[in-house]
Amino acid sequence: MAAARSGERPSLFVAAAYKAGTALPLRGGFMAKIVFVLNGPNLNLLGTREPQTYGRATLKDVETLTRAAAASHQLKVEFRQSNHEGELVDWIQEAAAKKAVGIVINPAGYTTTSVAILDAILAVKLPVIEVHISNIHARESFRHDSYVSKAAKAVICGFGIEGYGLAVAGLAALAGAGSK
Ligand code: CA2
Repeated sequence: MAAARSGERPSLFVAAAYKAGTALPLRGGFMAKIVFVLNGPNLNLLGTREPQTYGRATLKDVETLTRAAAASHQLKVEFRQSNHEGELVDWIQEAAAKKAVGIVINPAGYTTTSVAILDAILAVKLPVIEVHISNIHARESFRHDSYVSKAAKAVICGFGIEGYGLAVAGLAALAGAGSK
């Protein structure tokens, strides 16, 4: 985009994209792409219980890590957590409406139960990276069969909260975002 390269004001096209809610303006006329990072039930408790399984980092720490990973690829982040299945479905649809480059999702307890989340992911046709802090395959068998994995572009588990950063880097690579 010539205006972005030269540091001039954003073009009419870019202004229209901003108005449509598909991108965020940055200094010099660049428009940042957005990644939605969604967290399922009970992840608000991260860092307060079960440190042997999930570590001591809080969800705020996960957000900070995720934003740093995204910024290194000139990506913006919508970081959210909900204990409600329908709200997660609404956010998946919102990510598509806002033309996000992709979604990182830790569906937590909905991983192995939610056909609604699977259907939402299939409907939006955005690349989705499924993340689990723990290695779900080294745990109880009921954690193994993920509905979300059937529609996910990739699955990352067992890296602790670093998995979120890896997921963002993967989406950036898919989207052809630069790095710094
Ligand atoms: O390893 C993961 O990230 C999980 O998605 C976490 C889910 C679990 O149901 C999945 O099998 C694997 C549980 C999220 C609950 O998070 C808590 C964190 C700290 C304390 C209590 C719950």
